Amino acid sequence: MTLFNCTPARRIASGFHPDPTICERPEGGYYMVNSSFEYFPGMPVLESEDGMHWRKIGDAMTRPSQFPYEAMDNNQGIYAPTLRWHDGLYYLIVTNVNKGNMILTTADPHEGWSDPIWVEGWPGIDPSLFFDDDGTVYICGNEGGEPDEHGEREPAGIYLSTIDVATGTVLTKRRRICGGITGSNPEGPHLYKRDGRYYLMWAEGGTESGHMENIARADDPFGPYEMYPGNPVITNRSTHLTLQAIGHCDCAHFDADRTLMVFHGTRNNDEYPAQGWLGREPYAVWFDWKDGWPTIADQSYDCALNGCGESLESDVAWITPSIDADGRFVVDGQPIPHADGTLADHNGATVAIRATQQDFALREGPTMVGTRQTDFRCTFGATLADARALRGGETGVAVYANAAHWLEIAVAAVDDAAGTAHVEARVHDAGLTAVVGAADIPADGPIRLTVRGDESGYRFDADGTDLGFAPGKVLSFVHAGGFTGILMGVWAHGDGTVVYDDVRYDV
Ligand code: 6LW
Repeated sequence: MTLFNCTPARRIASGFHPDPTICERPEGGYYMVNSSFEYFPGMPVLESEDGMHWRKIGDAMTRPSQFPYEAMDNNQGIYAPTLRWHDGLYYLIVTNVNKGNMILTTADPHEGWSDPIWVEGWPGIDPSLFFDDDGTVYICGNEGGEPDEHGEREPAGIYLSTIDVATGTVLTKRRRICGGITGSNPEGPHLYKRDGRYYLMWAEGGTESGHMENIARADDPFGPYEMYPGNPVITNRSTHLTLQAIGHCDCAHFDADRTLMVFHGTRNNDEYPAQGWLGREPYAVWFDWKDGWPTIADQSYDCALNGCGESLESDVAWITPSIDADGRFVVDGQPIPHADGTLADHNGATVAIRATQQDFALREGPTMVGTRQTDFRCTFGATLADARALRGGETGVAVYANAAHWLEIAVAAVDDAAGTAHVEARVHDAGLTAVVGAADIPADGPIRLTVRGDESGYRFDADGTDLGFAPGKVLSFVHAGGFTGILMGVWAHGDGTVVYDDVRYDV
């Protein structure tokens, strides 16, 4: 083990874009897709010419028919896709934890994706495909499924079968090909080929501070696998680095002298213990090979705490937790989900919201529409055009980690006699609610609600009146839990339709 071998890594998208998967385009350049969990549209798709500079081209999951479920909670939904190209088609295999493993295809990721081909008889998460030279296609993933007749569950590990990708039919019995090196959460496997040998890469140690990536090789896809003596290939465990929890790799040019590798990690501030709440973001690096192994071993990577404006920090992309079939949230006149999946992604949008009857309880449908927080330092603002449009209930802006951990500025429905709107800034922390500031604002004009974020937390403001501060660690990965990051957005609960103008996210 090298004690400390650290180099910089380049962040390639900002705000939560976890579980990156990349794939070379036959014409050169790359596509990347990420997990999206309960949010819709789902699975952001990005493209790049050089693997280091990326732009978003859309989302793979833009139609409700691609995202079926009975009920949805935080951190459910879409987990860990794998993107591969073979013979004119892109294949995107992914887990919908509320339904099963599925494959979407397209000839051109710019043109949208198919409805799901369901993979029956393949439990577990993190499915991956490998197209071998002889035409055999392999599916790998981790343990899962119901206990057998003896009550035994599959042991933790990486499992492999062959598959007919056209129908999603698993052709051979699942075989456990690798148990990992620690026994803790072997997941996110990818199979590759180089110089006639098969290489398996997988993440391990859990997606928090113990995260790592390992590699092994074999002459046959089913093994036996020889572990790389330099494992873990990458990890930031037990370091003081800003970047933590690195792992979940995927590679392009695996059989070349230099291989492009993406992985995810979390940015953490300098509190003790360090706190991070932006979610898992993707990074890209290149590595070389020697004697049939990568030239990285126990490699750490670091990054700056704040962005430099080159990693899509300014991107705004409207998403909502789960789907509302009525399209209750409307961005620039287009409901979410919008029929053709193209949403108004620009800043300063007008958002109309038909108030929902329930609060932030997710199973009942979407509670807000927002955009990912992409940097600690940021400002989110929205102008409530007419507070009197809400009849009963509350509306406002939220800084949302999950249904048990969020911050909000809430404007109460106006009592006609009052002529003012009562505005409160609140912290919701695991069932406890604290009011950190309040004001009464004239209700006969627009009200600008603003949240300013930095490395320590968030400050709230209504029409220039300071409404106090909330520490960010309430929403941090270790405290709030979960797999996503922060959504900053607008919401309305009660009756009526409220309009927010100039909904802006700025870094
Ligand atoms: C994903 C797993 C992981 O399925 O976290 O970090 C899970 N890796 O591979 C959720 O993103």
